[in-house]
Amino acid sequence: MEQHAATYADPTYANVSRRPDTPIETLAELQKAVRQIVSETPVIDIHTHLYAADFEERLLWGVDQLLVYHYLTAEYFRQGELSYDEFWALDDACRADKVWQALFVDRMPVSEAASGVITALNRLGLSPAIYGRNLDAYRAAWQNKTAAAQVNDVLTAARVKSVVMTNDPFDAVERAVWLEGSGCTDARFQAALRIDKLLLDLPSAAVELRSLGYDVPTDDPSAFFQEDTLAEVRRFLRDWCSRIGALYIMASLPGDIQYPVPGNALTTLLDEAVVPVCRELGLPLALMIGVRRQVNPALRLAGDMSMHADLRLLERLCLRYPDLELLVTVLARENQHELAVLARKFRNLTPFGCWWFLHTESMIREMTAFRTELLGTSYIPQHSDCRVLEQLINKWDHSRSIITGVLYDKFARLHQDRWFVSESDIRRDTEQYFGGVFQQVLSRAKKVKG
Ligand code: FIX
Ligand code: ZN
Repeated sequence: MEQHAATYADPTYANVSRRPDTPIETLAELQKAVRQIVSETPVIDIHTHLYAADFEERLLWGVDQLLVYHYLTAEYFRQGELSYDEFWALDDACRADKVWQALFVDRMPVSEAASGVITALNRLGLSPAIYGRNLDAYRAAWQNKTAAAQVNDVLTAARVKSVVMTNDPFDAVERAVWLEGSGCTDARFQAALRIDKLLLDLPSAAVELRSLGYDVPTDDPSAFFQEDTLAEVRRFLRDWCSRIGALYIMASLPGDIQYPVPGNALTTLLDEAVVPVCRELGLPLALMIGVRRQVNPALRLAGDMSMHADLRLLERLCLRYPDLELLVTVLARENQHELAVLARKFRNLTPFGCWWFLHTESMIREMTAFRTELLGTSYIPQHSDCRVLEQLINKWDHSRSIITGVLYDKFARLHQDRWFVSESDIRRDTEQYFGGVFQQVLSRAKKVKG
């Protein structure tokens, strides 16, 4: 700090190699330092659909998987030749061929999702200048790789310290890994308990709970909300959080959810089961709000849509439970500013990431700029939502370069007003964005425990 109080024009600072805590002298040097620090700081990716290699076929990786990612299948159906039925009748390799031809060969891959594949290939050492536009040439590069080795290579290349998975106890294949296998043995992959089915499809969740040994009624919805049943739901949540070592409990919700609504299933489950278990175990609740599922079922996983959300749900949860840490992302662009303003009202509300259709260059830039202007360094600018391992590279590369631009603009203004910035300042604030805020949310939640 003292260094900052010194006169900037002080000749002491001229022509000496800079110590990390000395002010950066010129805007050009400032820009270079921000670019370097943001690009090299390791990140915790707080929401993905990736799995550790323990989960075998659940971990998606390789160039064919990059091409059949649902963001790209949606784009294929706009421009490719096949009908839905013809496309889905193919196996993944043939689907990948079709996507490659339609989106990468017949036209330039300029969309965010398509250009992301090119970034990943290039950064993996498969320069298109050498490998050209022949998909088989890229495929060959994956042939002798193992999943475990690729995990190491990708996490290193993307400078991702750890990723949080999405762990759904209602998914039979995943459940088997936790119940019958050794679970997750790679500490770089951390767990989050996903409970959409419990909150949004109680009748089928009840059947599954019962088959897992929890004493809940499956035929009479009104009986579900008796205290002994809710105690069983809490036991289920507790058991699974501890089995998987969940960092948080999470759900995605449509935008029109109202809360609280007396007698309503979702309100009761939140108030009587989810929030009490979060508090008891000292875990945050993560909500991803504003998705309208299966607007076009023919697109399968790509068939979901965004919708405007009524954020009073959050306002009321924050008010009712000031000690509940809420990690929140919303899907509609129209809700973003409101979410940032709401976070100014409630310290237990932490916005995170630019989710899904907002994970594009222009949206990330816009959102990161105004979130920084409204919230400083007290939010989490990005998560990747990756479903395919190698996407960590392009999604984080693209995001880092946009975050660099926003941070540089903010620091440059301070610099011009003679509030000089040092490398230590840049590093500290970048670390805050890339994991610090998340860790603080986790430790505030832990304090509530018990
Ligand atoms: O609900 C979610 O976690 C969404 O991120 C996914 O359902 C969605 O399919 C996705 O992959 C978005 O990036
Ligand atoms: Zn997701």
